Parts: sequence; C-alpha cells; structure tokens
Amino acid sequence: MRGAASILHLDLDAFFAAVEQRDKPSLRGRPVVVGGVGGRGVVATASYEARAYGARSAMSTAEARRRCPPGTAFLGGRFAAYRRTSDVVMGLLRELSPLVEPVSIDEAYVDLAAAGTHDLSVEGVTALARDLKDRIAEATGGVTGSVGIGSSKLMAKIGSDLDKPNGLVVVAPGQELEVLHPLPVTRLGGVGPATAERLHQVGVKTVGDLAARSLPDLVALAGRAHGAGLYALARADDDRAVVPDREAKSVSHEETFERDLTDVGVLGREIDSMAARVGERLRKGAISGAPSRSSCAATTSPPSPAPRPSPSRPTTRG
Ligand code: TTP
Ligand code: MG
Repeated sequence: MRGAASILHLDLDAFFAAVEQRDKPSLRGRPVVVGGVGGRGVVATASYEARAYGARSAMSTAEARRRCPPGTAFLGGRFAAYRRTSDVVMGLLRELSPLVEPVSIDEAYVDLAAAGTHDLSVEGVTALARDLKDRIAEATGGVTGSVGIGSSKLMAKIGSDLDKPNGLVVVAPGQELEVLHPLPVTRLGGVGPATAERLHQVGVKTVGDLAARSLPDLVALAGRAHGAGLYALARADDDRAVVPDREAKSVSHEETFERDLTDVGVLGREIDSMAARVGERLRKGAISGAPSRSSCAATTSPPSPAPRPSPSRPTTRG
C-alpha cells in the first residue's frame, strides 16, 4: 500500500456491446447482447439495458433470449473492432505513464507515480481521471469506462467497480478499510465460488468479517498461501507492482459446437483444425511453446463460458 492514491484501474463499460452501440446508432439505449448466437451460444456481454432484464456474461444465449424483451439485438461479435477500440484506449493510458499493465481487452492498471509529473493529491488524481474519461469517450466515439484510483492495485480495482457504469471513485489514502470492509468477500480477487462457499459456512460474508479472523484460522480454511493472501487483502495490504508488457502465457483456441460431438473421428478433425489455427498464430508471433494436456481436452457438454480475449491469454472465437 502506498502513501498516495497513485494506481489507476480502468475497466470499460459493457465493452463489446458499447462498441456495437457506437457503430450502430439504432442500438443505442436498447438491450444488446453480444456472444454466440447459435443454439449452444454463450453471452460474452450484455449492454446495461439488457442487464436490467437479467442478461449476463457466461449465461447461455438461449436463457438471455428468454429474459430479454422483443427488439433486443443479439449479435455475434466483431473482434477486430473491439481490438481497434482497445488499442485506442490503451494508447491514451500510455500517455499518462510509462507503466501500463493491460489485464484484458478492456481493462488495465496505470502507475501514475511512475510518470513523475502528476499531482497525486486526491483532487489532482480526480481531475486527471475526469480528463481521461472525457478523452476516452471522445477518441472512441462514445465508449465509456469506469475508473478507480487508490493506494494499491486492490483499491484501484475495487474503486473502478464501485460505481459502474461510467464511474469514478478515488479511495483516499487512509480510507481503504472503510471502503473495503462492508463489501462482500467475493469482491476480493482470488475468492472464487469454492472459497466463498467455505467462508460463508463459517459466517464470513464481508471483507470486514474476514479481517476479524486470525491468520491460523484462514490458513486452516484456505491453505497456507491462499489463507495468508486473504489475511493480507482483508487489511488492504497489497504491494503488487504494475507490470507493463506482460508476456502471453498461452495461446489457445476454443469452440462451442451446435451439438455434442461424440464421434472420435469428427473430434479428431476438429482438434486438428483448432491446433492448426493455434500453430498459425504461434508462427505469426514467432513464438513456440509446449502443448498443455489439459487444454487439449475436448469438452462437449456443458458448453464452456464465452472466451474472454486478453493480452495475457489470447483466445480466438471460432
Ligand atoms: P468485462 O469488463 O468483464 O465486462 P464488460 O466490459 O462487458 O462489462 P462491465 O461494464 O461490467 O465491465 O469484460 C470485457 C469484455 O470481455 C466484454 O465486453 C466481453 C468479453 N467477455 C467475454 O467474452 N466473456 C466473458 O465471460 C466476460 C466476463 C467478458
Ligand atoms: Mg468492462
């Protein structure tokens, strides 16, 4: 944790849907769902208008169709357009600091202290964030983002999520625990459904509840490393650095089929075709790697969630 609120986190709002609404003015203000539109399709994202009806990322498109009213647009996605818009936004972030860490296609951390030129007072970073939001909307033709600024990556990310969409939250140094403790534990990175379930069973619902537990308690509950991590996060104790240009850890390809495939010959041909596409991308990037066994597993049912393109885990939709 730093003495100044000098880490910024940006997350664009309903990103894929926002790009669609920008490019097709008739979609603005309307429910829009982007994702797989076939029978086994999965929702990548939903505009906030569609979320009002319950459409969500990773839900089956069939379920989103049941929930959303007639007139909802169901779109297959245009990844080149999302990538171009993302590049414009990442470019604006790089104007703020040499230390920018993209986390996914629509999300990044910026170390404002690394620039050495910004006023890092709460007023100073608030004005900087307002200006950034204006410039993003202008450069992208109307895509909005939510910004959080705080004394650590943890507080910056919590902040960007607190007032979505189009939010701006600066967590002043010294206010971290006041902001953090009332939140549900699931808002901490690393508390997935399994850990959350275990914590709920022992009465830990909020981050404040978590902070009241001893270190040995949490280690007994979640294991040594994870327990210690939770103990630190509940105290807003987070010294993770902003790391620019993280290298890709893996290159993969996944598809959801219209029907379950059980014929080994057909599956083999599908795997060959996907492997060829991965190989093509590896050659293009002049990189190599060892195939991972688990990523070669062919899942037929249930359909996997919509792939989430990210610089650190590039994924191409089929
Ligand atoms: P998110 O930032 O998680 O979601 P979002 O930008 O759509 O909405 P929010 O306002 O809550 O930030 O993800 C960014 C994009 O990544 C999203 O627009 C679509 C894609 N994505 C997937 O393809 N599959 C997924 O399961 C998720 C969560 C996102
Ligand atoms: Mg987003």
